[in-house]
Amino acid sequence: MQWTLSENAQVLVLTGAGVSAESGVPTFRGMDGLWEGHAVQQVASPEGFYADPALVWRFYSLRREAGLKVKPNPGHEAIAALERQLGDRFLLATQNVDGLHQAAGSERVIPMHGELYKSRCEHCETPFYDESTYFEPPLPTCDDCGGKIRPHIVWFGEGLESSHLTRIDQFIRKAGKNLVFLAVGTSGVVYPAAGLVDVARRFGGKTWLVDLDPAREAYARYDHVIKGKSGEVLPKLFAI
Ligand code: BV8
Ligand code: ZN
Repeated sequence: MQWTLSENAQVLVLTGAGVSAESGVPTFRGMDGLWEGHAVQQVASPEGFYADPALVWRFYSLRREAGLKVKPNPGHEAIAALERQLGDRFLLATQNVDGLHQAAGSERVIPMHGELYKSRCEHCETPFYDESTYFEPPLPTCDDCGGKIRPHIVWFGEGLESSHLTRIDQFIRKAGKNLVFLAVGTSGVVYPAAGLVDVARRFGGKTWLVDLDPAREAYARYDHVIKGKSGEVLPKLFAI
């Protein structure tokens, strides 16, 4: 299956954990929402961090460790190639924090849910690059104010960066009926990311989903649903 883009098509891609599955990064649905017997929402939430920062740092430290051993797959590469072809007619919003899109060469990327290899002080808030892992106490604290250092991740119950949401919203509005919205490897459960398809349709965009195991309601929400592995489907779809 190959898509043909009109010369004024504006493409917004939304990716979820599924695009990194073929790189060996476990998906959230794969964990069926549990990690070491904890609900993901519990370890990926401000309450979870204040209740047990050591547990939360173990959760992110394991993912940082594993993430350094994986590399982008043909799905990430196809998305980066599409961006090179379309330039400012392209935007990528990712829910993933693994950094694999950037490693594949994507530049027009909005990391909606934060970045695994960044940390920040709970008070000072300026994120900094951080590959460190924290499996044992003492947990990291801020040199300037003594506050707790936390992963630079948007947890459940936390707002997304307004500049990110504004940039996505403006792209959709400017594109109008020239918008092609493509969701890849996401179960469409977590909002506000999961609501982007509805916004795209409201502004007259065409909507596509590529997913290994599309949810039943996906067939009603998307104009086109392609069932398959993104690493195999995307290079063909983009004919790149
Ligand atoms: C917000 C960072 C408000 C963490 C993540 C009650 C209390 C509090 C909030 C809520 C609530 N009820 C609802 C909410 C809102 C909540 C929400 O939507 N909850 C859900 C569970 C109902 N949302 C939030 O809390 C958001 N914030 O609403 O704040 C607010 C507003 C203003 C001011 C203050 C507050 C924040 C959401 C962000 C949470 N952080 N990530 C981390 O990564 O550690 S979300 C996390 O889970 C991931 O980032 C990802 O986004 C999500 C999992 O979704 P997917 O990426 O889709 O992954 P999944 O495994 O589910 O699916 C994988 C798919 O791939 C599958 O479909 C599979 O078939 C497919 N697949 C597999 N292999 C392949 C493949 N496809 C193709 N090829 C393959 N090879
Ligand atoms: Zn500080």
